[in-house]
This record gives sequence, structure tokens and C-alpha cells, in this order.
Amino acid sequence: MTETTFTPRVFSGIKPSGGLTLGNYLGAIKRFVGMQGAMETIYCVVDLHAITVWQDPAELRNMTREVAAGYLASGLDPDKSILFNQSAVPAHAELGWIFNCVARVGWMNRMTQFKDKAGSNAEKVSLGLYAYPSLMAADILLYHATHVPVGDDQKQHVELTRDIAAKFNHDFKRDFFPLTEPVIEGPAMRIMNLRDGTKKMSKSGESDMERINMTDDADKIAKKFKKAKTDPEPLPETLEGLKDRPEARNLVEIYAALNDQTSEAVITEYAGAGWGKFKPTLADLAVEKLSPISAEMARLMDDPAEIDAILAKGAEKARAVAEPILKDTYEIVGLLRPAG
Ligand code: AQP
Repeated sequence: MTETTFTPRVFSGIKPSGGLTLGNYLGAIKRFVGMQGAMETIYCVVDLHAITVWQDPAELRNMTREVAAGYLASGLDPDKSILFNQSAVPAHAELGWIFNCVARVGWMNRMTQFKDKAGSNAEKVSLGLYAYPSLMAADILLYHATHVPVGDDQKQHVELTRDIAAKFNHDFKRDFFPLTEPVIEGPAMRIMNLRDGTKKMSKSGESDMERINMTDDADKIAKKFKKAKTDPEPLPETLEGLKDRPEARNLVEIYAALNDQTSEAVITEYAGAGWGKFKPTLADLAVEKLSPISAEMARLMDDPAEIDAILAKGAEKARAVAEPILKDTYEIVGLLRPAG
């Protein structure tokens, strides 16, 4: 097999399964915006992933626009990046089916996110939730993406994407799909739940108090940080002192990521500070960074037609990249297509 060189290209996405959280912002959106200009960037609202669990149809449409508004308000520029919603490019689902036939059941059985989400209810969840990582591989490989910025929770799915690409290339004796690299770097790769530092902050978590939403106002943000679970100790002198203090470490990492600092720098500045000092300072910083974004999101959400037009234009550009790759995939697999 000859080594193929792939054009550096970024793909990533967010599910419109609820309102965006600070975890989505710091672990994903802020970094997506930072990668614009350095490489070709393609960002998606992955609505087909959202329906792997029940979504109210009107709310799904609304959340799809809200995630798009979150991207745009955070600085994603539709002239620099391709921005669209997944279901508007049918090739995602088509390649997803082919990958269902490449991926092995044993690989899927190892996916920890499925185990976490299905819990003891695995017999009753949708088949789509089980096959989710195979559709995610299609999202990425449909664009021959070489880099995928994600939070730590998605690392295993990107590794599975590499396994699918490698098996496809091996089975069909072509170097057709790249072995995509996950990009997981910085202090905010796993923002934790504010009420339980051992659980990830999620859109769909049970209580609103466990997460900061990108649309929360200043009062809500202050209240949520004030009530965030911590321990009685002040901040330590060194990072090592945060070991076995998951809630304290989480608040330090949130501060660091919001302020574009390392966690070490935050600890150096606040060594010995109590929560009565650190929490309000963190809340002020979060309000300073998030309030211009939430104001712009509200403005955009007042004009859904503008969001829809941006997504439609993005989908057209995405189809232009995806369709030739899907066509070649069909050809390689041996699927007969009408001429023309
Ligand atoms: N807590 C987090 N810390 C860091 N990064 C995070 N991401 C999500 N939560 C955190 C990153 O955001 C991107 C989009 O994720 P997603 O919405 O497609 O899926 P998810 O990871 O399942 O997000 P949620 O909020 O937990 O959604 P629900 O509750 O609906 O399942 C990814 O890059 C992810 O790493």
C-alpha cells in the first residue's frame, strides 16, 4: 500500500441534546475557534447523534439553532470555517451504515460512554446509541479529517475511528482513510459536575445546579459557583496538593481555562486562598467571559432565519467536500451506482 498524504483538516461537532454547558465551551467551542485559520476547519451540529436518546422535535430544532448560535457567538466565522447541521448532509448516515459493517461488535462493547449512558437499562436503549461511535467515525472520515479537537470523554471514540479507518484500508487494500489524531490539550479537557467532582459536567445532567449553561445570567453563575461542592481546605501551594481533591481541582481548572492560564499559574496566584475569596473571583471571571457570548446568542436566537441561512450555506460547502469521498467509498466497496 502506498502512503497517502492527507491535507490537514479539522472536524468536530456538538450534539444539540440540551443547552450548551461550560464544559462544551471550554472543552470544545473555545478550542474550535482557536484552530480557525491554522487549517481547514469543519464544525457540525450533530443532530443525528442527539436523537440516539429521545428528543422533543420542536426542542431539537430549537437546540440545533442554539448550538449554532453558541458557535457563532463564540467567534466561529462561517467564512473561515464550514458550519452546518449533520442531517443536512445525508452522506454522514450513508457512510455511517458502511462503517456499521466494518466495525466489530466487540469494539462497540468496550465503549465506556455507552456503558455509562445505558447503565443497567442496556436492553431498552436505542440501537442508535450503541452504534453512535460508528456514525461519529463517519462524521470525521467523510471529510478525511486529520485532526479532531475533543474533550477527554471522546478520546475512546476517536481511537475507534482510527480502528475503523485502519480496518477499511486493510480490507480493501487502499490507503483511503486517514488515521485521525485526537487533539486533547489544555487545562479543561474534562470539566466536572459542580455538585460531584467525580462526574463530568453534562447538558443532560439531572440538576441545573450541577452545570453552568452558556446562557446563564450573572446571578445564576454566581449562585452556582457559591453552592458548588468543595472541601474545607484552602487552595494548596502546589498542583500536587489538588490530588484527591476533585472538586477543588475542577474549580482551579475552570479558572485556568477561562483565563488562558495554566493550572500551576492559578495555584501560584491563589495559594492559601479560601473558597470565600476564590469562588466569587471565579464567578466574576466566568461572567466577564460568558456574558458577551450569551448576549450575542440571544441576539442570534431572535433571528432564526439568519441562523438557518448560515447553516444551509455551510451544508452546501460540506456536501461539496463529502460527496466525492462517499462516491469513492462506494466504488471501493463495490456498490453499483447508476451512471451519470
Ligand atoms: N464536561 C466537559 N468537559 C470538557 N469537554 C466536554 N465536552 C462535553 N462535555 C465536556 C466536549 O464537548 C464536545 C461536544 O460534546 P457532545 O455534546 O457532542 O457530547 P457529550 O460529550 O456527550 O456532551 P454532554 O454535554 O455530556 O451531552 P449529553 O449530556 O447530552 O450526553 C465534545 O468534544 C466533548 O468532549
